[in-house]
Amino acid sequence: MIVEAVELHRIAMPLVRPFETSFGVQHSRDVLLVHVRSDAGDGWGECVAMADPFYSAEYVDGAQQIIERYLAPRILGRQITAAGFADAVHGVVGHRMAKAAVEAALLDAELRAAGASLASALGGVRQRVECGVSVGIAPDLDTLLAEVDGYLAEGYRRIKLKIKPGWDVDPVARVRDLVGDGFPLQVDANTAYTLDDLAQLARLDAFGLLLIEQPFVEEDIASHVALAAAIDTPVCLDESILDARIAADAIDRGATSVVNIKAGRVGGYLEAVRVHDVARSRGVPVWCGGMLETGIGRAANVALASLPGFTLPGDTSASSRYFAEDITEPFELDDGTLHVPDRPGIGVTVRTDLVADFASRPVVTVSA
Ligand code: SMG
Ligand code: MG
Repeated sequence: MIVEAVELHRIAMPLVRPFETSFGVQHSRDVLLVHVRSDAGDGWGECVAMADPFYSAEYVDGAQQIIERYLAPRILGRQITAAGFADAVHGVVGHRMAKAAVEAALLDAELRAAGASLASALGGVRQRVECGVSVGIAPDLDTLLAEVDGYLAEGYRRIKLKIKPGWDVDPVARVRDLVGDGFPLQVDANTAYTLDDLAQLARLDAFGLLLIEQPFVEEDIASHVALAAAIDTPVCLDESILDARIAADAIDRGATSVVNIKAGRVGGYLEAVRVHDVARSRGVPVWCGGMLETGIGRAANVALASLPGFTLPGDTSASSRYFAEDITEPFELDDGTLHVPDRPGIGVTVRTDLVADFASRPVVTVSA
């Protein structure tokens, strides 16, 4: 296809409740949407970069600038495929979230034109995916338990608690009591610990967790190897896994025995499939992470989560987990699962009226 224009939409989506992690509190989601217009038709992609560079180095203003200045000019006015996109932008180092958003829009445009769903194109094998929910750090334990209780009532099949030093063993113990033995429960530290905390992290072994996600900084594979050898709880890397080669290396070194896959973090859905493949060939289960996506990114995540190696419930929660109103048809839980869209492309319809209503900046159009 020939891309005629890349439109960048910025929207501010209020969250239904604040979301607190070890690195901060979010009250609204500042989202960058990429709308590609081509001779074959249109496609949408969502950038997962957050407003601030606290989860990782990328942030949404930077991602928008990278797309405007470096990525869009490399694909405008010439023949391009989603599969050829990584090569087309190869000279731009890093900025995987920015690249992933453009690749997703190209995939959507290409697959809508071909009449094929993203799930089928990626190699999906399931019609529904099992859903977990990520629960933020709460002001107190009672508030946390009430929130978890609400999610259990909605049917979520797995709970993930955000932890940080000072908010770990007690909340985990209380939630384990609430959900009962055997209910899938896991924790995510978003890099808040160091190896000096080993004894405290080892206390989590008492609660039969599915995994502990990213306790240490992203560059520090060695400390994750040491922790994994010292505790029973499986270690799962998120922030550290930037591509399939790193995933294979981290698995082979014993740093991670489960992998959180986020397409944005690894530079796109095509690389995400390669991460899935290297993990699967090593017998390592994967699950689909989340970045508080709107229906656009959520649709693509659910498609990814339908691949065979995604054997653990993902952070693929319902639209209502974060948003009172979504910019696509809402994703709703059905017995703790979401249906994988089977219509062409990402398989959802973007409500452009709502995208306009939620706009926080003027639309930027980059054209040939
Ligand atoms: O989409 O439900 C979601 C978010 C899940 O906890 C979640 N994501 O480290 O896995 C993670 C975090 C990153 C975003 S925190 C603002
Ligand atoms: Mg995480």
